[in-house]
Amino acid sequence: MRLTPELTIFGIFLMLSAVAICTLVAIAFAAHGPVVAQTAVQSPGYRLRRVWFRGLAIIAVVGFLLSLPAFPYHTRSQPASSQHHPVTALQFAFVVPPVLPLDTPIVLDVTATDVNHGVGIYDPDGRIVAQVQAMPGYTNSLPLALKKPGQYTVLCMEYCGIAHHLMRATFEVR
Ligand SMILES: [Cu+2]
Repeated sequence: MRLTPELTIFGIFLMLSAVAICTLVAIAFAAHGPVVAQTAVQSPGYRLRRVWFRGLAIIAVVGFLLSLPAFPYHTRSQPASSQHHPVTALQFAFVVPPVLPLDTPIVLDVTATDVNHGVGIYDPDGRIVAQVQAMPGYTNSLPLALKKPGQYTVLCMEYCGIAHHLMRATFEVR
């Protein structure tokens, strides 16, 4: 079996779950003892809760500030020369260009004619490379560069009606 990122994440999840279960079982076994009055544990409990809250708040703020530069939004500016291609979603189909250029910055101008749809774009290996919502009366610009040649698939990512599952289109990248 090939070790995909999904399997790695699943393995980490299983290990962390085992640690959590063992911790809870250990706490359950350690909790055997004489019953203590509420008033005796209330004040240290509140103190512990205060320390815990402040610690979590500090971790959250520091983590937010440290990860801020990695936010992708400032890299989203499109080269002025980007070609624009229209993509329209409707019940229950997509209108997409039959061919898109390989490894070229393009912008998909995505809209819908009836209700909200989702446009999910899958590369020839079946991996999702981009997705955006398609909304009636509004155009979402999706900048991207398609890196692999071959046949891409477009699937609807938002339940839009009785034949939602039939919404599928393909286009060629070369
Ligand atoms: Cu749909």
